[in-house]
Amino acid sequence: MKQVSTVCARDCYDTCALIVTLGELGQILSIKGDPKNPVTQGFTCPRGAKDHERLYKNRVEAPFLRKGDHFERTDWEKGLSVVSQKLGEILEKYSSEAVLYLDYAGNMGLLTAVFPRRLWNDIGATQTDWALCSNSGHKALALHYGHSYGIRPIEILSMDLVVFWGFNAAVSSPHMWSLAKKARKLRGTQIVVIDPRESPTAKSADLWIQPMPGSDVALAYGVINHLIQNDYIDLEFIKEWTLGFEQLKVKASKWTPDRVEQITGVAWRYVKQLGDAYASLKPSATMIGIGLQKCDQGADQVRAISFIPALLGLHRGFFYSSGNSFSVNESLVSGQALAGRTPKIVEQVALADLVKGGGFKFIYISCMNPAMTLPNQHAFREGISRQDVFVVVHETHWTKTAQYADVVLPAPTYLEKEDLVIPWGHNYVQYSRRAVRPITNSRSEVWVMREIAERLGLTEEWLYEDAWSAVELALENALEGGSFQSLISGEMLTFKTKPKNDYSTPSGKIEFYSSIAAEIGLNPMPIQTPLCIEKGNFILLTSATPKFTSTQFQEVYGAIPPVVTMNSQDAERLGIREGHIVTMANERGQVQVKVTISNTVPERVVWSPRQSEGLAGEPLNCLVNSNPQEIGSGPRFNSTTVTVTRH
Ligand SMILES: Nc1nc2c(c(=O)[nH]1)N[C@H]1C(S)=C(S)[C@@H](COP(=O)(O)OP(=O)(O)OC[C@H]3O[C@@H](n4cnc5c(=O)[nH]c(N)nc54)[C@H](O)[C@@H]3O)O[C@H]1N2
Ligand SMILES: Nc1nc2c(c(=O)[nH]1)N[C@H]1C(S)=C(S)[C@@H](COP(=O)(O)OP(=O)(O)OC[C@H]3O[C@@H](n4cnc5c(=O)[nH]c(N)nc54)[C@H](O)[C@@H]3O)O[C@H]1N2
Ligand code: SF4
Ligand SMILES: [Mo]
Repeated sequence: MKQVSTVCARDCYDTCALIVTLGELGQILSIKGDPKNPVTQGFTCPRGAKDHERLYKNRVEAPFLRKGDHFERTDWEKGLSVVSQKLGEILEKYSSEAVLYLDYAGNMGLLTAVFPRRLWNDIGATQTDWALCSNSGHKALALHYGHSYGIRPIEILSMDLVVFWGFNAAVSSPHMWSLAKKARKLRGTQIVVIDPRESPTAKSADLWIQPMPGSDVALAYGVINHLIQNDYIDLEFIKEWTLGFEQLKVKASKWTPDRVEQITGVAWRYVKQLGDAYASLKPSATMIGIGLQKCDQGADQVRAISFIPALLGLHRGFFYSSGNSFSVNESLVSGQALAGRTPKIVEQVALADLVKGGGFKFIYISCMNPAMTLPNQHAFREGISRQDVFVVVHETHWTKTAQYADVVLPAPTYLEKEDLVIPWGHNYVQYSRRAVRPITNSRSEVWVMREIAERLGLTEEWLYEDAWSAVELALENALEGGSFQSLISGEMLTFKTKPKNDYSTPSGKIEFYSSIAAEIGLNPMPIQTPLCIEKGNFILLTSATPKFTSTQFQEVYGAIPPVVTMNSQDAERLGIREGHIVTMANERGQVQVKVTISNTVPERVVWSPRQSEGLAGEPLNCLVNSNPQEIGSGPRFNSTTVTVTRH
């Protein structure tokens, strides 16, 4: 038996180091977590463990061309010549901005996701701001801290209090969750969860606080007020390291127990309990979830919560995704630095209407399934179905988006190619060795982009540069504990992290009152905006579930269940019973789902697994608006309101 070390390339907090065991015929027998990696701790999630099953199911076997309403198999020569010819025509007839390169984090390897952008940067194609997931939170933290990096997951082990705030770690980050449980076992660490829903994480918490969705600014100010009123704060730290405390004090003082209770729906005794826990259990880690920042109030929720650790005297005592804090020269790998110009960037969240409006004539999609995952699906699908838009999809599997393509090109999965994955939860890094030979007629993203470049007659040398040489150069200042060569030979290294007390704000301090925000016309301090649920409507929350990574793994585990969870009081009022089929609807669309009645959700809030399809095949995301947030242009998935009626 042979073992190969690789790294799970999925869009996930945990970026696991994996050991793939091969049988005598080179087939994969098992995929296990590598015990050497202190975050992976020797185990995988239900998805990682089944990746070798997914390898053989529903794969794009070869290049395919659309012929009317079906696809015809072709070879690479033909597939690439159709793509290049069409691209060439569009570039000649329109501007390069009529070409959209649409990618996301289906595979986070530098070779798969970043290097291929060289082609699109060279021709000057439009690209997106990548704000579909976590950008609003990053921009929110940057307003006060200069940058969004915080604690490293491994530090959880030395915390007395860990607060998962809008973060369903037991499902979305099983390895950080495991670290928190280890800390609880080893040193009695208290685990607090703040979530409108009794998530699997909330179920296992020592304290669960249940605010209404979108009310966390009020909750955070309540906690802050309690800390200040009771002298639980570290005045020396505040004096030395922060700016704007007086303004914060005034602002927080307005959040009286009554007012906090009224907006959040949380009894003050719980707010007090949380504040007391923060005051007495030190050090603490405030784990800010990505789920928390995908709503109307998203960025301001992150801003307000991030003040708590600073008041307690902790340098960056929070965690938020940290991928962009390493000194990896990504713009060198992507060619943006070499192209000498910045491409036109459009808001990813707002794409649906742009595509529907005919703003693009050629769309090349890689590592993303936008016909399921973008908001405002009806508009997006109408857009990619336009006769005057040519759509190319480079995919490992037959996805919904592939169904809309004019050309589908087969891609190798991470198990079938080599790469270097940049983690966004922790800072361990390791070379991804190829585990198996490609099992379909796939070609890597680097290969495909070069073939297209050649066919277009592009001559920039950096398009044809060896990708690993580019990566080596990009990592020049990033690695710790070894060189690029040691990395390639299989050693696990770490990315250097910046000092926690390095605040790249204008004042060099933590700015409770953000001077940058003031300068660009944003509220200098976070504010609680009203929760808008019209009478009779529900807030629809959607979040990640254990068996799927966004839309992936349906070939292994079946369809993402078309279900909605509803509180028993609401169900009774509406005459809805367990198993009934209901229609969730708003002005954008309607989706039929089966009801589960459970008080894991509060009244007036319903919950569905994210990125699913209804019983009639309708995308859940047809209900979500595509209006980006003011800060960071992030999405508002969790501010979706719907009516729910029996079908
Ligand atoms: N199993 C699995 N793991 C994943 C993924 C996956 O698809 N499957 N996807 C990965 C990706 S891309 C991401 S972005 C992360 C997401 O993982 P998380 O950061 O955990 O985010 P979500 O799953 O969106 O939601 C987390 C929780 O936030 C709660 N929430 C929603 N709105 C609010 C609010 O206003 N206030 C508060 N306090 N809580 C709120 C929801 O009820 C939910 O339980 O997970 C990653 N890990
Ligand atoms: N309702 C609702 N919608 C949401 C969210 C929500 O909370 N609620 N969350 C949003 C968030 S946080 C995110 S991150 C997005 C995720 O949105 P997407 O990134 O679109 O999600 P995936 O379904 O994982 O799509 C990734 C695709 O990449 C493909 N892929 C995997 N590996 C490779 C590879 O090596 N090469 C190529 N070429 N392709 C590959 C996979 O097969 C898959 O189809 O969804 C967003 N949508
Ligand atoms: S999806 Fe996440 S938790 Fe699962 S194996 Fe991959 S990195 Fe680990
Ligand atoms: Mo995400």
